[in-house]
Amino acid sequence: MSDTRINDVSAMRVWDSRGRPTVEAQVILRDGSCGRAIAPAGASTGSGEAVDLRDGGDALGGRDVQRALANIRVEIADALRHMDAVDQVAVDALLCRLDGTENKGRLGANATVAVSMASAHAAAAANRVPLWRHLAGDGDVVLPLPEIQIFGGGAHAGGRVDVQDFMIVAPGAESFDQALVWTAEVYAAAGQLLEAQGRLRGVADEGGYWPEFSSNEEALEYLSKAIEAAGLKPVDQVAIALDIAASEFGQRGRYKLSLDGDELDSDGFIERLGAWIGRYPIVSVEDPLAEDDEEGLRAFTARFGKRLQIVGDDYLVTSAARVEHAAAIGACNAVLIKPNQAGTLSEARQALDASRDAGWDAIVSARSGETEDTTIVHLAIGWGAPQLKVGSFARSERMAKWNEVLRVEAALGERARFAGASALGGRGSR
Ligand code: 2PG
Ligand code: MG
Repeated sequence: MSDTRINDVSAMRVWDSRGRPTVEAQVILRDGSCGRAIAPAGASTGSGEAVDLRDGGDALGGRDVQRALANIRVEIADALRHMDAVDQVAVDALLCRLDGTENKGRLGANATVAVSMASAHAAAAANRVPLWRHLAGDGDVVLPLPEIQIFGGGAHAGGRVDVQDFMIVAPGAESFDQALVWTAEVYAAAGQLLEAQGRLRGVADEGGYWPEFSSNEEALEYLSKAIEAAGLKPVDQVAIALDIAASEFGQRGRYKLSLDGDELDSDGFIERLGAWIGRYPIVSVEDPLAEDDEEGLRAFTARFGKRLQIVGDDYLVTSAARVEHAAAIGACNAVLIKPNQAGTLSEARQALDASRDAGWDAIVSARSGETEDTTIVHLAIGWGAPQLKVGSFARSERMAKWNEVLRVEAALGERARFAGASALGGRGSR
């Protein structure tokens, strides 16, 4: 038997996909097994998220993480030493107790999530299996439906387009591999269309094209054209998923669409979204209304919840309690699961379990600031989450994740099963 008690926890500063400092944690067990993980970082964050600890001051835009690193090296390392890394719930409960705040503000969610993930990796290493297998046990696993960005906007593209993520899903694909092939075709077609019209301006934070559109709706036109140009059937094979990220341009029931030169109230904005939903092959909408507009979210869900996946991100911030509340009042029917919004793996897992209890869909998601770390892929597969969102189909911090799923699919061979259309719970056909 290997000794899976924690022997040492260490930390170092590494850099994320926006060139900003972030936290890497390493956990070493008594048997020598080692796990490592890196904290991601969001840009369009919900106000209820667990918060990163940043140093402030002038250097590195105030974003350095020396205090978070010091917390890992001293307090966290002392507290976790001798704990059994296999008992993730106990490790995470201790991190929460040690931090002692509602939002991980004392130790930093960047410190706690990195340690929580590194500890899980160390336990898997001791078990001599990849993390997804360690989490799933011996049971069958299903590969998630990928949600992949084609155009980036909002906070990830200088606010050039108000809507943040114009994405596709491939519910008609037979395998994860085929979903990526179709995505590659759509991504290439979208790039060619933009280039032909002189609209290409590079790529946004998550690798999606940085668009030069004259309205938000024009992005939907281009995306629909790209799906057709790739020779794919809208809805049945490939459909559109949006992250409106409405908290970025909507407060107190007013929605300011700068690109469209419009300011709408909550009802007016729901009408606008309804018009898009009627005209384009949209099957999923994330954060359609702002996090402070619960009434709007309820109204939107009442109107479109039967045919659309309606995902709460800023509004639910990977919190089991918030998911339970939202399900009880009929706001949203799916949750985005981002471990660093919660601050530990166990809390993220609880939010996923709460969504299952509510009969909701769930999407495990990366952040706009990412690294080569692929933990998110292992969580989605190991926890049996039906969908996975990690940004676009370019830039290696994104491709590292898609390629990691391919490795699992290849390792499963004949036993590989793909979530496909079932991930959307029957929504999307019309
Ligand atoms: C989101 C994420 C990922 P960020 O809003 O869903 O696209 O963005 O990490 O900036 O919150
Ligand atoms: Mg979002």
